[in-house]
Amino acid sequence: MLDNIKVEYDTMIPNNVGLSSDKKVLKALERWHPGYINWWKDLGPVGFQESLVYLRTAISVDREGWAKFDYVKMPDYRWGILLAPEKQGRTIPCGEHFGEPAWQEVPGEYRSMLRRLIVIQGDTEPASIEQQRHLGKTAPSLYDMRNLFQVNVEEGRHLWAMVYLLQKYFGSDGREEANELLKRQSGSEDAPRMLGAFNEVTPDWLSFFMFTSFTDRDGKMQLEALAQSGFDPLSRTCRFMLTEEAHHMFVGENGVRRVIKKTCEEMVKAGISDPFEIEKIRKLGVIDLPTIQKKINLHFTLSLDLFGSEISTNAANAFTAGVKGRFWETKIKDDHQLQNDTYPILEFENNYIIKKDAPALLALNMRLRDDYIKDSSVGIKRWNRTIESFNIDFKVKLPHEGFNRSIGTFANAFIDPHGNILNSKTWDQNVNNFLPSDDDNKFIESLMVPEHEPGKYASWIAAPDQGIDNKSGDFEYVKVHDA
Ligand code: BYC
Ligand code: FE
Ligand code: FE
Repeated sequence: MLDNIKVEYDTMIPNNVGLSSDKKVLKALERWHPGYINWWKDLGPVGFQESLVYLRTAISVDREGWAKFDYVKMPDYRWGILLAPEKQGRTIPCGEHFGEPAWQEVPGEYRSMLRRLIVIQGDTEPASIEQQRHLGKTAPSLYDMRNLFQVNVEEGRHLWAMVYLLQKYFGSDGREEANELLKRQSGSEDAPRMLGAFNEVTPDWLSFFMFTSFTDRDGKMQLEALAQSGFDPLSRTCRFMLTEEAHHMFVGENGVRRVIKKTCEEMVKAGISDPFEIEKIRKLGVIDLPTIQKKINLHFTLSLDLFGSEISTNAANAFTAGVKGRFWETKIKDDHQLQNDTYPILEFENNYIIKKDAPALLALNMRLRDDYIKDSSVGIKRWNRTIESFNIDFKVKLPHEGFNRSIGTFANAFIDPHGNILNSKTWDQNVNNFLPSDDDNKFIESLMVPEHEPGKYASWIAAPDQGIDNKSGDFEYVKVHDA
């Protein structure tokens, strides 16, 4: 039984899967390790590889005290393989095997389906590190720099988590896939990352905060769905990854909130009440709220594409197989098979947006996307509370689901953020009001100047309310020059 295996922390690869007595997998991982380190040095964070960063490292899977904080150089980070504890008697929570004991090995008939999902999940993790690799040099504070690197090393650990599953359970083709994960590259012409949003650029820190708010939140939803898998090692892996994921969304949501706060503070100080006095506001060295809204529009819709098509036989097959469940599957009160159920979906037909009932099994991507939108709107409420607290008349909002889409029913439709249907001409005339324009991006870029003094922040972002690990405001989260 794996359940009470303690974390082996003294081995090269910290783990709670008993690697020291699983020589074959240990060997495969040790063989993969140098390639990973090379990849990290070539395509991971640019610069600061010799700096001491105050990072948390997962050392246990207990709810209490699972992480410890210390200064480490990123290439020395202890990327480990940690699975949440086994739940005794866990059963398959959905599909045609509902109620049967969860699988501890891969069922032959679902092997390729499982491998595909694990590979897609694994592909996003290094992709995000590649996308964020240049941000260290323009960090608005040491606190933010540390948070960026924390997210990066944990996404690296998530890659390890998927590589472990591939190497342990999928034989030689799993090892092959593990190698491929280090070969594809975000934004590459020849070998791009698998999903659209992971080939986009993350050119500035507002993009980083939006990415961690919206795209890491897709990560959360997908991991929650995979945590419901009947394949128990995948479920346990994802459950532990979710523990770390919460911090990524905290970084994003608080990052955006601090940007909004600083803008509002400076507007009030300068006596500007109209949020659309863009030039005046920008002169204060902060990002105007309408531009922040455009960034929301962009990152939210790129992330909606990650849920796939509204109607998907892939999703139906994975659910029926018991390989991927719904968000919080075990808490849903129905038969968990959905043979006769319907679910309302949106469809773009003859230039109209219509809502109609579809077979629930085919609409699982739409359902997860709806759950995602609900989850995202909580962050929006928090951001609006900040704006309200300064008595500024502006509300950020999530754009319409049909806006700016490349996947599913709305792909190539011309729909504005309010849900109005446009033609290509009116779209072109207005697109710079919907999405960040070159000018907007250039302005944001002009603000991206590094701040390396402990406790100081760049002009465009407020200090956080609280330090990491309860550290005081002027704590040196990254010792930039000390090796
Ligand atoms: N880009 O049946 P459909 C994270 C493809 S993020 C490109 O509608 P399905 C993280 C699709 O592959 C979470 N291609 O799709 C966040 C299919 O191709 P094939 C990542 C796309 O399969 C931040 C075809 O279109 N994890 O962890 O139901 C930082 C028909 O599609 C896209 C997962 O996604 C796209 N956006 O759903 C770090 C979980 N969308 O097979 C990390 C695993 C669809 O016909 N993945 N296609 O060639 C899945 O569950 C599913 O593959 C998807 C797609 C939900 C992604
Ligand atoms: Fe991740
Ligand atoms: Fe993440």
